[in-house]
Amino acid sequence: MTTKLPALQEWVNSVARLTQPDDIYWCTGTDTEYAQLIEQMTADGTLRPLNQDGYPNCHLHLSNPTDVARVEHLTFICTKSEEEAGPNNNWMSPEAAHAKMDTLFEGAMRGRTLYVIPYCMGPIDSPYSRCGVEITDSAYVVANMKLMTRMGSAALLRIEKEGKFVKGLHSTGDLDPERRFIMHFPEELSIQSIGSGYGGNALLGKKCHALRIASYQARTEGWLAEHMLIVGVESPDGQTHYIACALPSACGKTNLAMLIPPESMPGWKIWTLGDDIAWLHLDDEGQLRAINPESGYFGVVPGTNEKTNKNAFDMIHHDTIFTNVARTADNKPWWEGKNIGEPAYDWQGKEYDSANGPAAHPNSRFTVAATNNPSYSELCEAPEGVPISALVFGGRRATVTPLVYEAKDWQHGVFIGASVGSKLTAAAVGEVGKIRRDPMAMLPFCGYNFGDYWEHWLSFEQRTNTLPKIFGVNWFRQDEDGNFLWPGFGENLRVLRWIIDRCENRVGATATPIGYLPEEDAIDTRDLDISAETMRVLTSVDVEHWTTENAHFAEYLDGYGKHVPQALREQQQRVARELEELQ
Ligand code: OXD
Ligand code: MN
Repeated sequence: MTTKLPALQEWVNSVARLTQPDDIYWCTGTDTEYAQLIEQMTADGTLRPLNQDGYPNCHLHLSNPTDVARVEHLTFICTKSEEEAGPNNNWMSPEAAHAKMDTLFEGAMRGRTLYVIPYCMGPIDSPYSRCGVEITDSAYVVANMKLMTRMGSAALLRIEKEGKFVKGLHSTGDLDPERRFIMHFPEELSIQSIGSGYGGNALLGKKCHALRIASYQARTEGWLAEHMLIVGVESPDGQTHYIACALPSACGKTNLAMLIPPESMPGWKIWTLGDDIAWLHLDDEGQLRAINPESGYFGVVPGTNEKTNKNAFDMIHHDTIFTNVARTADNKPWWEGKNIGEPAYDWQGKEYDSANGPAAHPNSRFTVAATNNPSYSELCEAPEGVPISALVFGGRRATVTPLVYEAKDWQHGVFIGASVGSKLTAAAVGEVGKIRRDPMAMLPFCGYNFGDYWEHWLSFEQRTNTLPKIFGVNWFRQDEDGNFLWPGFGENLRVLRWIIDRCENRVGATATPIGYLPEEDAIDTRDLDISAETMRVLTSVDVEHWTTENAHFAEYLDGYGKHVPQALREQQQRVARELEELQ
């Protein structure tokens, strides 16, 4: 197969001239093609079939031990001006980046097959979707892209009709971290990635296209590309509210997107639209609508069990690619927190020895199609997406931030999103546990200057008067001994219920400088082992801590200089003033 679109054909030809592959293969996206790729990777050792009894059509990939997470220090935004990329990004000039990448890609595919993957981010017939083509020399990437995106012939047809697509070039290169770079050229709508096979660095539809390039494109086209899950919450009366929630990597987006309602909430149902990325558009009536550009999940495995996330636990029992988990003696996948079985081999394939650390890598992952999920929403393929009732921003904070609070208005909501801080997790190479500012959970993913991004968020207020309410959440408060104060997981539905009640103006709230907080007993704690005092701690403002937090945020804003919107400064000053009045 080739293509009728000259621009695409010429690009593929030019990449082939540079990278010198043995073969070129155009992906069609069929199940037969997927089966053949799996067979080929099983034969060459890239994949190991798992116990087909408990895990039919499940396979394990063990990566190079230096290639297990996103590499933010090697990820660049290559715009003409450095200011455009902003202090939130590493920047390189397009000329310097191209020169570096051309050298690295020269001959990189010798002895390999060049795969061409046409893909569509979002439902294939949605006006909100955008397409791309990834060229890669990794069959593992092709198989993952098949599970994660709408890829193959249907996407190619759309690309040929539109004539416009994001160009993504990827090679695993020699996996040497010294020769690993993830470059984005938003002005050219292109991505180049070399030296890594890890999801966020190599499945270019995901973070590179659907967040970094898309956020840039969204700014010029008037929409938002966000690091958010999308969940439908159906109440016993049959009404469904859709909520989009931003949380940093490995902070439970997948768990929240497919939670199981607690027993004390009979009749409630959860419908999953997405677990990682939301594209948000205003429709003709001014309603904010969301689509999930992806069609699969690339989720963190450790901690997944029947109690924490039964839907995920069930869906990864068939047709799943596992990366960097451990194995039991009878060849079943194993991970910390699975609560069944014992590890015999660790994530590097060696005999398990607890002295070598965890058996599964803390950032080990599953890749599955969204249709595997028992709470899959039929609206995943709806071209018009779903109407959003509430936007939620959260982080992983042991102190300071309450369980839930509501913004006073849109500007305050954007301020809440911008001021998110969170503990670093294993999803990126770095100092796990350290707190860092992660505005809108987009620090590693916003393709342009955060100051301009906040301005873009604020501009939505001028375009409609039916914007959703905005909330802040924190599931991760701890006591002095490190015990979590809130049980989390399925119990988070109790908090979502309060959020919905607020959207429907069904319950009151306590006004505080940081926003509206739940009144006493407003969050149902029936059947929970949680004291009234703990709930008070979780739903009140610690004035002293918050004053420090707010002052730190002012310093953080200073880093964005003249790009900081005045409205954010005013919000920060208002919160400071009102906190002071309480002291
Ligand atoms: C992810 C991430 O893989 O955020 O979703 O790192
Ligand atoms: Mn993510």
